[in-house]
Amino acid sequence: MQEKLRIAIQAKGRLNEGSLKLIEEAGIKLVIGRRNLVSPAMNFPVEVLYLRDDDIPQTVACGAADAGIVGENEVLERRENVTIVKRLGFSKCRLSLAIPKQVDYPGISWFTGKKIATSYPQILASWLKEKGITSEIHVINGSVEISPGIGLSDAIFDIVSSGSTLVSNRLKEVEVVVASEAVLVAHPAISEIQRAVLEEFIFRLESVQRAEGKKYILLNAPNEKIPDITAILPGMKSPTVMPLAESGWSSVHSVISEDDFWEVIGRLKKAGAEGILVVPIEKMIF
Ligand code: PRT
Ligand code: ZN
Repeated sequence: MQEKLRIAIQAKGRLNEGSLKLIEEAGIKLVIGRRNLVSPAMNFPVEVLYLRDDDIPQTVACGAADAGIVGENEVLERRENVTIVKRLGFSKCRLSLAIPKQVDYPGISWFTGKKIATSYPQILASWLKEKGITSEIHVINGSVEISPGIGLSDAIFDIVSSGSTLVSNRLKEVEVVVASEAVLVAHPAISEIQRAVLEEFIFRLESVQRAEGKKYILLNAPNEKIPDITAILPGMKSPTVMPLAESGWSSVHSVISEDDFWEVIGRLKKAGAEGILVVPIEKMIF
């Protein structure tokens, strides 16, 4: 029985760097032979298979790989039998309909009878069907955005991220059909041993993700101020409070989120905190 978990990732392109970063953050060290199709790991029962992103859903569905990291857009388009086991939060984009910018857009009825160029015909067809709109879908691979300009189509359905490709091709986004991000997919029937490896991989990713945007804070305060200070610091559980060598003083430790960081620091200072120290957190394990 195959005990290693074979994970397919994109060989080159937008997802490659983010996928390798996740693998590295999970503490997995790959034997990287740049020209190899497969890299085994030195310290974890995993091997990485490098593929074109378009081929990842099918490779996982047929079991040639046990798991894969791929854009959700490809998973939705290919309709292969794979399970999304974790959303990964990078390579965020959306699949949208765009039309020439000078056209007045009355609503989705505009698309009736129009020719739409796309590399995602399945997603588009099911969306149009759901909305009761009949259009002509023209499948092209690559440079979809130039097709209205050269008279090949009336509109496009494509990936949008910053929107600058649309602007430079004199197009405007009129309907967002689906949001996408990188996802971890798995073959539906992997062995129990492989599932345990996959779960350990996910556990490690979650420990790193949980620490993102969080800081560890240490401060000193006179004992009578501690109740006010601990009320400001929610932390994971209640904050840790330890007596200092100097009598009547304590040290408080907690975890705070970067989002409201400066506001919390301001309140802590007002409440009597001194010697505030803020340090990064690499991983958080519950
Ligand atoms: O060679 P291979 O087949 O593996 O790669 P590929 O060329 O098919 O894919 P690649 O590397 O371009 O993209 C891989 C995945 O990244 C996609 O399937 C999406 O899930 C995700 N992603 C995220 C994007 C974008 N952002 C993106 N902006 N994929 C493509 N784009 C393109 C889009 O097609 C359009 O041409 O960028 C342009 C729009 O970008 P903005 O920023 O101008 O709006
Ligand atoms: Zn591709």
